[in-house]
Amino acid sequence: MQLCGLDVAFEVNGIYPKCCTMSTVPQMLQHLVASPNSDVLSCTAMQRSPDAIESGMERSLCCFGGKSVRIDSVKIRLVRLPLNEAFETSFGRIDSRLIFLVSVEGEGLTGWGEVVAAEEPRYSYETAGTAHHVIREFLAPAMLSGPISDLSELAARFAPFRGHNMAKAGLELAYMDLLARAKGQSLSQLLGGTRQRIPVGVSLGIQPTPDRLLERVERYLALGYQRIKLKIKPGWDVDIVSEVRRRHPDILLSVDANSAYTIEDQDHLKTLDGFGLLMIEQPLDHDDLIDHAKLQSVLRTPICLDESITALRRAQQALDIKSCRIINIKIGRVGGYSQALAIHDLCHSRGIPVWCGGMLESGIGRAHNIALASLPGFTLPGDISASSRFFARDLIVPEVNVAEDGMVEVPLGPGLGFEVDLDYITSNTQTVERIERHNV
Ligand code: OSB
Ligand code: MG
Repeated sequence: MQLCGLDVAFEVNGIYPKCCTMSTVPQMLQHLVASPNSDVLSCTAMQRSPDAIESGMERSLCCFGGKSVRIDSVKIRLVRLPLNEAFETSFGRIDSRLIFLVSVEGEGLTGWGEVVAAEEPRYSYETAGTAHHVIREFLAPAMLSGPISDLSELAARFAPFRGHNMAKAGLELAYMDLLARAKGQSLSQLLGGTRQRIPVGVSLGIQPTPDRLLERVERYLALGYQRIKLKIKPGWDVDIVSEVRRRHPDILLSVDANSAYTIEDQDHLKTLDGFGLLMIEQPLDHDDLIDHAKLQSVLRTPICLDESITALRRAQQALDIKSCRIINIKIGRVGGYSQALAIHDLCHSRGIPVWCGGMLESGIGRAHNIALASLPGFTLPGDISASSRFFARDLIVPEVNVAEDGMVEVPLGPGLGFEVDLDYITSNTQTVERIERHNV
């Protein structure tokens, strides 16, 4: 039985050498019989409560002009960009970024998204390779299986496929860019953003020497960044935090351990309480809530969870058992806008500050982060640096700039609000693959 024929064209350096029909029928059948995921459908982001309207969170994340959006094709490309300088965390060091771009075409428009998975499964189990597989075999076919009436419908189509949040998010981003363009709105407007400018901070990787770190701190403070975040790990923690704090007694300072400690280290981590940190980000296991709650109960400094918050439900549980007092929202980590908005709304209603995390995105992912961070609950500076912090040249025009007062402008143009530099993308593209809709 042929439910829907999906041709996959595999293109290397601009040429499509072969076409094949994929055996997606079993997945399509499974998708059609699966009932929509009620978690996603019932998420608060999709509803208009009086509170939401009052706080500027009114959204109309659905069809344009009464019509749903029909996506004709999904393109996935891998682009490699060198980093201006190597970035080191407790789980490793990279000196270039493989950028995974997603573009969707439909209604005569193109929408752009980015899959933030890295090349190696260190920050999370996802990689560019797993995302490629899951998008090609499962998510793109689900997206192309029929017109999409709103974001919750798209999220519900992806929900039967477990995990792979970054892959799902890449497609949700591209859909929302296209929807905003179709409605002639900026993404920020579409999401219910209320800020024209957003406060930003910088995340500084582990450096070869303390002096080099101190130099970087000075440099980014001089550029206006409102908050400095130091990556830490055992052996690169109390001493460097103490030194940075001694030289800069009044700055907003935070640390991010990317899961480098265990609850056995609690006495050691307690010494960080002496430095007036804004937060300690993800000190313990990547999927832990319980030990974080134990640690938070003995720490004065707020814990902020990053890796552990993979969905609205996890955020609810973390807040219920007091695992953290702040949440870092990354659209990729939580599986897309649907969950990111729901987590924002939950935290906003409970008075928990949130901020937008970063994943060394190109300008395309960065533009999405800017739109998200324009929502009212994003009260702390995000990890949304200027393009030039990471790349000699970005994939968008103009590049993202940080003003002297540490603010980034939220663009007003339709969709992302930046022009996508297709020539520069093409000249750095390693592979492109197009997945098309047929007769649906
Ligand atoms: O933990 O926030 C993190 C980069 C890659 C993976 C994880 C993290 C980070 C950063 C960089 O801290 C933030 C940025 O993009 O500016
Ligand atoms: Mg982090």
